[in-house]
Amino acid sequence: MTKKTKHTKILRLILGDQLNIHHSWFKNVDDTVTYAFMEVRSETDYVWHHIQKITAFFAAMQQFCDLIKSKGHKAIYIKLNDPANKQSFPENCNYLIQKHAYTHFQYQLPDEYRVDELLKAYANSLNVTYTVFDTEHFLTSRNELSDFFEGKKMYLMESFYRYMRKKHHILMSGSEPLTGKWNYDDDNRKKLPVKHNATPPLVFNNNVHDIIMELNKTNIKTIGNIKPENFIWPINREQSLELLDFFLQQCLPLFGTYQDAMTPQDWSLYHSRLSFSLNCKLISPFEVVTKAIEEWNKRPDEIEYNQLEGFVRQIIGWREYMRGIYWMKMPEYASLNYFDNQNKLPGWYWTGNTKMNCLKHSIDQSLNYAYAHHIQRLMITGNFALLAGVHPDEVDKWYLGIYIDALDWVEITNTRGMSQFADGGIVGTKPYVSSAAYIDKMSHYCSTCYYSKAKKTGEKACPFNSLYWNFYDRHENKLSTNPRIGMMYHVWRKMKPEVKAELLEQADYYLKHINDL
Ligand code: FAD
Ligand code: DLZ
Ligand code: SF4
Repeated sequence: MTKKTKHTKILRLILGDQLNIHHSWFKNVDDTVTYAFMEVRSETDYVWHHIQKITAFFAAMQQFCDLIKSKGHKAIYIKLNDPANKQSFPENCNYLIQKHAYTHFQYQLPDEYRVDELLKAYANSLNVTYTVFDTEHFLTSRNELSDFFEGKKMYLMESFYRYMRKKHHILMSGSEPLTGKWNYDDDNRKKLPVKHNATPPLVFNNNVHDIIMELNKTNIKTIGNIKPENFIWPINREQSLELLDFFLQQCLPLFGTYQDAMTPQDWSLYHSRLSFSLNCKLISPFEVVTKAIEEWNKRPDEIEYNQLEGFVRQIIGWREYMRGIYWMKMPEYASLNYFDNQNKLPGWYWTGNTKMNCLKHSIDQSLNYAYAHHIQRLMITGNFALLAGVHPDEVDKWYLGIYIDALDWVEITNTRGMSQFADGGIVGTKPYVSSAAYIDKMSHYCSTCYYSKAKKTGEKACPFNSLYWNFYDRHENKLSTNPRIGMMYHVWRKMKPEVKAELLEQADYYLKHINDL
């Protein structure tokens, strides 16, 4: 607690992903406190971000600053092209502390290791005192997961999820799951029927022209497209709540059923698209699950339990789990490369210029909306990168840049961990790879593809098919003892030598011509 005197002047830094109006900082207006927001090149330039991602963060920061000012708080907003902008958090804070003679510096725990280290070092270098606060956002503390798994060899999400259900008494009856069963994932794997028209997504028409003009004055390298007069993402709490409400009304009844489905017709299907709002803390995970449960209670005939449980699991299970793994394993996690993959990411990841329909659609929509849903990220773009032996650093950079919701703590655990198995099985129990059979089972991509889903070798054979076997062959030493994949090696070993040779030759050809696929 900062002891106050008549000279006390406190500078509080707010990062772009700390826009939580319910934080205790904002409970009372305090004239000794000034909040500082800053658009800085150190954040815009650490990867090539999607233009919509930078825009969404800047727009949400600007709106949040206006909001707290309207409530009587003092705030300073440093825009990207302000002449006094030193383009990094420490340098801007130093400048403000000197200029306004602040006597104390305060900040909230950053969610990214990189920024956490930066601010720790900065705070320790200060001549004024400093205090660090929690963001009061997550359902778990940074180290809760590592405490939970202490002494365990495996970090199963399911065990952690059950712990969370019990601890927060979510969908429970006493100490038992409400319906007697914890997890309804088995009910949630349906392909979209051919003539099914999914509910069109709720999009906003935010005018972000000014931000685009600011960005145009710089040489920041961005990717993707944007419509500055009709920016679709929620940039404040009201819009985030509207999107949540839309999701509960229109999408939750089919969320679980089509959670793994993919189609070129719809880019978000029944997904909530709440990840940006959640990750920059405009809405909280607790209110999201509470409202979902309330909605299910109101409409039990329309919303089956499996839809609700699937959604709740993503938020209180996967999301908190990934965060806990991140703090348990960083910084080592960021350099894990279990398969020693060294290849480059194919150039068409940045353009969508490939004949593979599944990849083309998933990448095109990522460039247009800064969004792909989980199965597109995992089983299309992630799957291909792993089969192609791309270095996880390259894969991470792409995912960290392209998605509206991408912040290191949740990007890296999902990408390097779940998708690329570069952690050797900390997050997942087996690599998520597949041939065309799975993609065709879950999507409508294959029927109009240049490649033939059924062909493994020869002209127009789907690249996923030979690369799949090549992957297992390449990593036999590391994978054949995994009980969850033993069956694949049984099939592989039983194949005739000439069939195997043909598959490996085909894969080799594709790997050598990867930029032309
Ligand atoms: P929904 O499908 O509607 O799910 C609801 C919410 O659950 C999401 O908003 C999210 O907060 C949470 N959630 C669901 N799955 C996960 C998960 N695996 N990990 C953490 N939270 C989850 N999510 C990010 O927020 N940022 C990322 O940078 C990110 N990178 C990913 C990279 C890869 C390779 C993969 C496979 C997944 C990644 N995810 C990431 C997880 C997930 O794909 C996104 O959270 C989800 O697609 C966001 O869309 P949505 O809000 O419509 O999610
Ligand atoms: C993602 C992002 C971007 C592109 N720009 C900024 C910025 O200029 N200023 C800022 O405060 N935050 C930005 N962010 C979000 C930060 O990357 C995020 O707040 C930190 O990395 C902490 O996780
Ligand atoms: Fe993708 Fe192969 Fe299907 Fe084409 S045939 S859409 S490349 S899985």
